[in-house]
Amino acid sequence: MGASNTLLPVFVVVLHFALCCFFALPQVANAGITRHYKFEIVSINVTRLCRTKSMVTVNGQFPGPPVVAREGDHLLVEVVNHVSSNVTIHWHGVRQLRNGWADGPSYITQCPIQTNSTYVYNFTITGQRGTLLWHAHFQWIRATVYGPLIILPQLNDSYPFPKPWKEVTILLGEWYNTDPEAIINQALQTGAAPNVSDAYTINGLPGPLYNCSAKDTYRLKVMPEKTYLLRVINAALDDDLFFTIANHSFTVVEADANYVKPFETELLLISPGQTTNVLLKTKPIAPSAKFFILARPYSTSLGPIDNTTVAGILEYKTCSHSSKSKRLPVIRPPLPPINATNVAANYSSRLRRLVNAQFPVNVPQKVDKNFYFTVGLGTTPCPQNQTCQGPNGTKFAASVNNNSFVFPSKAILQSYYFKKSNGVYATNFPTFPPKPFNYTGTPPNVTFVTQGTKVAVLPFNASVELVLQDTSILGIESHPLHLHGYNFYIVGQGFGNFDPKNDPKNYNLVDPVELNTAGVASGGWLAIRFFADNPGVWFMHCHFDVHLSWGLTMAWIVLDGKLPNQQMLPPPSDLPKC
Ligand SMILES: *[C@@H]1O[C@H](CO)[C@@H](O)[C@H](O)[C@H]1NC(C)=O
Ligand SMILES: *[C@@H]1O[C@H](CO)[C@@H](O)[C@H](O)[C@H]1NC(C)=O
Ligand SMILES: *[C@@H]1O[C@H](CO)[C@@H](O)[C@H](O)[C@H]1NC(C)=O
Ligand SMILES: *[C@@H]1O[C@H](CO)[C@@H](O)[C@H](O)[C@H]1NC(C)=O
Ligand SMILES: *[C@@H]1O[C@H](CO)[C@@H](O)[C@H](O)[C@H]1NC(C)=O
Ligand SMILES: *[C@@H]1O[C@H](CO)[C@@H](O)[C@H](O)[C@H]1NC(C)=O
Ligand SMILES: *[C@@H]1O[C@H](CO)[C@@H](O)[C@H](O)[C@H]1NC(C)=O
Ligand SMILES: *[C@@H]1O[C@H](CO)[C@@H](O)[C@H](O)[C@H]1NC(C)=O
Ligand SMILES: *[C@@H]1O[C@H](CO)[C@@H](O)[C@H](O)[C@H]1NC(C)=O
Ligand SMILES: *[C@@H]1O[C@H](CO)[C@@H](O)[C@H](O)[C@H]1NC(C)=O
Ligand SMILES: *[C@@H]1O[C@H](CO)[C@@H](O)[C@H](O)[C@H]1NC(C)=O
Ligand SMILES: *[C@@H]1O[C@H](CO)[C@@H](O)[C@H](O)[C@H]1NC(C)=O
Ligand SMILES: [Cu+2]
Repeated sequence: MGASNTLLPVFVVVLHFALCCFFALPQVANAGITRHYKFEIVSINVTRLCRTKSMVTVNGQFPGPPVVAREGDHLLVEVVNHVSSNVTIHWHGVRQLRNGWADGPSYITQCPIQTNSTYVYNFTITGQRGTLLWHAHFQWIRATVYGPLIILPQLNDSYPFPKPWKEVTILLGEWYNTDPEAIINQALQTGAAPNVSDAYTINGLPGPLYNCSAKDTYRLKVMPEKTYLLRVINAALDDDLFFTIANHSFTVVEADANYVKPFETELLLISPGQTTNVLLKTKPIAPSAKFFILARPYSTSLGPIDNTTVAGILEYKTCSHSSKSKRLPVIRPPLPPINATNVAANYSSRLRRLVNAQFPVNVPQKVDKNFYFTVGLGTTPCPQNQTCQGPNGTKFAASVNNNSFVFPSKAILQSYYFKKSNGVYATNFPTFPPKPFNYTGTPPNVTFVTQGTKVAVLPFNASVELVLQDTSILGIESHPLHLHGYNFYIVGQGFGNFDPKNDPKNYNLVDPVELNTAGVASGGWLAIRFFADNPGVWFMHCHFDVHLSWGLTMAWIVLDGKLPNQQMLPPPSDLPKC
């Protein structure tokens, strides 16, 4: 511990620089060391689009500081909450083997860290390397509380692609002119859809396509004839994003911290919670132009969406810079229509896991437990003495198998571990849709959901197949489903209703992409498989925060196995209480 303490200051300085620019792989000590971080949750005033607002941040930084480790490292992140809101931090995509105590979703694995309280996230990164993200997991606090989580390969290891010259982090986010917490609270009160964001951001900057924003533009300065590794992270709240750079193409090499078979593309599609690493090869000679880096949503939502475009600028460094380079034209790339479902599906279908001796796949070939879950929108009735602004005077809701999740007031993990589930949760989450209908056809005329805090229980190491089915109730829409504590394989996907007889014949059980967040196609279905080898309580939810707030979520309880190393670790002594 002492050794890592002395290393830390140097490390942090290098990384602070990294956010705006690049970083070389730090040649720090051997893997398997303990790294200390301190997250002070504080409010600061930030100005964008000519408006200043107070926002919750980590260490007064927006976006938040990068957390960098190597595979096998041990992390101790001390979170001190100085703001009036509750907070928790989720290490999105970290498997947290047997250690749900460090996962973060409030009221699922822990009680929130309340004002003036501290909690130390204590976890080891086992068998994972690549780009992930960390973000708050209490209400909509993650709108401003998020940052990169970068896991470098072990020192004796290398990337399965040519070593990039520089590495760059591209964090996509969503900016609200007003307080995001007030927005969701207002929406949950009135039953209406929440106000949409006012801008998208690249590394916290909206860029020149917005009023009063040209000075807040992300600039990527590159050298000719080099290969850059872009670590692209979608930390937006509610939007799948298309991402492109004019006159340049990418080689996709990793998705959700899993290497993929490299493929070329000019356009990425990235859902909230997803991360992808791409290689950007710069042109042999510095061109006489600059290039827009653009991101804009993909959406088929019937409701209002923020359809604006964030722009950054890619520019080549030249010896004779200054006035000449300022006058260079900026080339703008085309983007697909916002509702381009065919483009989205085509991109998703190209992702394949890289499979070799070092990175074998472990796709369940046989299934012990089958689940079929509908995911989509619905409504709840308006309370008697209120008028509601949701569909037809109701309140918007969302559900999994028609159950809209109700957050308990005590954390499920503690309740389970200490065998005090009574009054906290029920274990009767439906395995199949309670009332089958034509899920992607004419919607039923009754759109009400049921409500409850229900979990599904899995025996240790069960091989699980879960088919997620979008519904057309209140309109088809994509839903990026995120499973905590696990990666899963996408063995199949398609449009319309899943056909349990014929669709499995076309499953890919050889090189399916391995992810922690995957989009259920708008009006379609997604089949995933995984081994339930990580005991604990694991949240699974739509990573659109608006759908999460409306209840499009559930939790799994994975039981302990027989052996001591198949059982949950005991809770840390500083675990918050509620
Ligand atoms: C933010 O701005 C408000 C209003 O101008 C001010 O009262 C407050 O002290 C500022 N907060 C910080 C942390 O600077
Ligand atoms: C937090 O600590 C500050 C400073 O000690 C104190 O003024 C404030 O009342 C505390 N807030 C809560 C909610 O405990
Ligand atoms: C972190 O967790 C390990 C057990 O997994 C424990 O031995 C260690 O003391 C913990 N460290 C801190 C600082 O809590
Ligand atoms: C790197 O070293 C670790 C620990 O010594 C070992 O488990 C791993 O297989 C090595 N990796 C490579 C790619 O050689
Ligand atoms: C949401 O938008 C409406 C209409 O523009 C506005 O009246 C309301 O104050 C906004 N709500 C919040 C919380 O910003
Ligand atoms: C964005 O949406 C607004 C209102 O829904 C619409 O008027 C505008 O044309 C749209 N802009 C683009 C670029 O699609
Ligand atoms: C996308 O939206 C446009 C304009 O609203 C509409 O004309 C078109 O049919 C839509 N395309 C798809 C694939 O839904
Ligand atoms: C109805 O409104 C009254 C007064 O606004 C409030 O006290 C009461 O809790 C409401 N009842 C319900 C069922 O929401
Ligand atoms: C709205 O509610 C009324 C009364 O319950 C019902 O007759 C009507 O079909 C509903 N309309 C829609 C679009 O759901
Ligand atoms: C479901 O609805 C779709 C769209 O209306 C239709 O094409 C399909 O035939 C329906 N399926 C069944 C089984 O009724
Ligand atoms: C809803 O549909 C069912 C049959 O699908 C029908 O019996 C019922 O009358 C309909 N209700 C309304 C309010 O339209
Ligand atoms: C913060 O968490 C505590 C403990 O669960 C809870 O009592 C309190 O209502 C929460 N505060 C807010 C603003 O949600
Ligand atoms: Cu969703």
